Amino acid sequence: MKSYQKLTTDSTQVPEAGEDNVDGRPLCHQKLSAWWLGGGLLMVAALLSGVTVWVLGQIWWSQHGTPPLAKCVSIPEDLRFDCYPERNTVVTQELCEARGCCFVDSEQSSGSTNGVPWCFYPPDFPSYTLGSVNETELGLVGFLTRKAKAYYPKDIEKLQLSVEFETDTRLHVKITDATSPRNEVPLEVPPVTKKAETPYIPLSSPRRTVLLNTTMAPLFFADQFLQISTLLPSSYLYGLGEHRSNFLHSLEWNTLTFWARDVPPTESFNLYGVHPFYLVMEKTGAAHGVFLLNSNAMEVALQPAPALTWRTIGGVLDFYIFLGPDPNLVVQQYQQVIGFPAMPPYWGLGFHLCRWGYGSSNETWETVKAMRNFQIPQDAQWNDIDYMEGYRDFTVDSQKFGALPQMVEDLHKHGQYYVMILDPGISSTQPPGSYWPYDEGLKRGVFINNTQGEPLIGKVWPGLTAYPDFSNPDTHQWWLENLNRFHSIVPFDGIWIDMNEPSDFMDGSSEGCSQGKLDNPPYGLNPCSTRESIGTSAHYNLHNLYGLMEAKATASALIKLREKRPFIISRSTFPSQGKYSGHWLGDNRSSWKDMAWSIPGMLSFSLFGIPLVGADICGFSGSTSEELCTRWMQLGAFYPFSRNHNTQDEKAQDPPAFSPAARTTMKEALEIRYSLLPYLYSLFHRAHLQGDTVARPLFFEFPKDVATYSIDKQFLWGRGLLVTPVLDPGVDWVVGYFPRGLWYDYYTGSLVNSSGENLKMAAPLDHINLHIREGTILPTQKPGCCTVISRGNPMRLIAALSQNANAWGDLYWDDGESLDAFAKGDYSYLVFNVTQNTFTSAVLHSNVEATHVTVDVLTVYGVGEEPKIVTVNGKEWPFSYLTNQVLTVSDLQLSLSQGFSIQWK
Ligand code: MIG
Repeated sequence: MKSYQKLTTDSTQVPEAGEDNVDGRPLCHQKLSAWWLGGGLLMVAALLSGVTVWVLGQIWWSQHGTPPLAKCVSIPEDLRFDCYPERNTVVTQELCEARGCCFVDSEQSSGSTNGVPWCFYPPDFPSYTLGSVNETELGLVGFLTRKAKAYYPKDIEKLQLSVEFETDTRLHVKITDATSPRNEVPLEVPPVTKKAETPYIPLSSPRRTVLLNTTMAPLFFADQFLQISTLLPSSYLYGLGEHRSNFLHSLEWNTLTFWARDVPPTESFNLYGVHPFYLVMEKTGAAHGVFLLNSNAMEVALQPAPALTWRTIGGVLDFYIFLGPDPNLVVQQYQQVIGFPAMPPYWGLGFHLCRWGYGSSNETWETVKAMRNFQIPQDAQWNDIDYMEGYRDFTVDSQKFGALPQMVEDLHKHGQYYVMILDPGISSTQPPGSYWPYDEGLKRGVFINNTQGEPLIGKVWPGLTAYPDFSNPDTHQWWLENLNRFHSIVPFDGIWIDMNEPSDFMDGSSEGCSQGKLDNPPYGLNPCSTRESIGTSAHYNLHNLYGLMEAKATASALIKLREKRPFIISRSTFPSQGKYSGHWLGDNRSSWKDMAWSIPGMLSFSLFGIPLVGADICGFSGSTSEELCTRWMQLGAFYPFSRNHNTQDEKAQDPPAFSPAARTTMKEALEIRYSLLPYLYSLFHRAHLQGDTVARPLFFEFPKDVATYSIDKQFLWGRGLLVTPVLDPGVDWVVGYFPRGLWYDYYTGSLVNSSGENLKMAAPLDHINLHIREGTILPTQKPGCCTVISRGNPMRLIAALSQNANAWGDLYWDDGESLDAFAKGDYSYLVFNVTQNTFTSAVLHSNVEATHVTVDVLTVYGVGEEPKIVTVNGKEWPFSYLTNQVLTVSDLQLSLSQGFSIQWK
């Protein structure tokens, strides 16, 4: 049956492994080859370090009918693709065979109860046929036609397929209805430049891996059911949020739903945000990524083949495939499509304190004062919905929070900041004329309508509410005016946007769910998709974008109000959210397990291009313990976004609420964070500039070390700082993995020379293990009460030498709050280096205004022999040397804005 037919004449043969072009770059991608293949629809094969080739396959289709049992049973269990994924339906042989699928009760045949589908596609299940292919500038376009009807209503017969190499490392595969337009996500993907955007990194060994092979199961493209399956080259799969799971996903018949939902993080539930992006490590150390740009309710079914099935109930199949080959590059390439994250204000990286249930502005203020009193670093104080009158946005409870404006003024006087919560739901029950946000919103028509064209009413904290339609530009203006009016009373600095899935305490709306096709899709992904659907046609498509659109409106309003970098933390998120906000991981519990879950959660958001992320430190619901909260403050000091937050009616868990010992430990953890802020800030600059991760999985730095692939109890800051928190009660030790190489204890400089092994370390309750990777230079700064102080303090540079006695580091510095400081050139950029016993600081870009800072101390870890003499800019200088190979040169008072060199002999 198989007939291979070459479609284009001007094409390169599939090369043999290692058949490189002379300079090691891939041969021209524009020369694409296409073959017909038996058995499936579309196969994309990427062969880097040779030619990147994609291959198209034609589906062989037979008559609808019951496939012969022998053929069915011969399909290995892992390769059975579910033909009856409908939930809440017990699939019978009749139902299954009515779809033309194989029915094998695998529990009876093999005794396994592990989720192997009983109803699955036979190999020759009817699907689409590819015809008439035309070359385009970057690839080709063709049509897919279906001859036999599929079993979902409004099956689309003719599809357009386009496959384009947009850059050397990015493939764009898009399947749309060939005749009528369908919902597409309004994401502004930057136009393709024909030049390569990312450096090509030659691999030491040729990469001949099939990244996607969609020939194993049929393609579906009906109005409300789209499905495509692919084999994966390995089981090392990451991403696919927002879900609570290990960082490394389980492929044991694991189905993940994507539908923004207000629910405390629970394993296997769809959570607040939607990120249809995955990254795969291909065993060889190479990585690739896939992004499905689609905003409809969807699910991803994972199975141990290993294979993955995308199912969505609307829109189009719009895939971006990122070829890496390094995991860092995959994530950068993804962000080239969705946008790079915003540069946060410097103070946003300080410590934030919040709780639900501060009874008053005075109680909130007292907490701030207690923090100051104990000299515990704090940059921002927050308020939850308590501050509002009847939980209505843009109001202040004048009884309990009457002193709020004064408190905010006091914060500002101390160089601190104020952030308060806003929910999207706008109370609709106030007497006309008494609540401007609703009255004015009605007048301007900014609310989401129900199918009758009236504002749809749901219920959230204030009672019955209407929901602003943030897809409407008028709504942005109305939102800005509300914020403006409120800002003139309470001059807030940042905004916390909660409940923006959007959450609704009612089923659908005050009128329940509509009977329309959008509230009753033929493939109901999940009861939640109807329960929380807001009824209008647009919402079916826009629901998952709600948090993104609200963040966009809020960021632009904050910029107008303050003319400084906006600080926004959002609960619901979607790809490109990082351009507007950070994220916290929602309503966790005060438990040891929940603390551990925060690491994979945080690392996943690193992959999603939202580096400003953290979990509620010490836990939201339930009651924390002093030990848990101490350990959590230590870990949380290393969340890129560091906030302690608590639910109402639980006892206080801010640092001053604990014993002197615990409080001191918490303070010390925060002081380490504050010391490291220049490093953290520089990492955020790299995230903003090119999509580097901030909190980084170990395998990003050690992609050849398979032992790192499942690590989610440790993480790195950038490339050079390893964090190994204690995640268990009652222990004073911790086991951590150290990839091969030298690692230095952050505090003492003591050396760990690892062959790539697990090491047990002391971890008393007042200590969090931190290690500096060989070859790293960390810029640190004396901590202070808040960043306004610490930013001016003298610096200490810590150089951790590699085996070859080299080290590298950099520093990005600006005023910490101006808009577009980097784009305008208002910054300084320094590169630090150690070679041949000489430390140099080179100023590559200097804005003198931004740097009054001095360097006071240089510490070098791993100086093998005691130097006889140290010179600073050629002048002899006193120094100290410890037997654990630590050289310290103090009292330097060097200006950061001038280059310098320090030599030891
Ligand atoms: O229905 O504003 O996740 O952080 O404290 C709960 C009250 C609404 C949910 C947020 C949580 C916040 C809480 N909010």
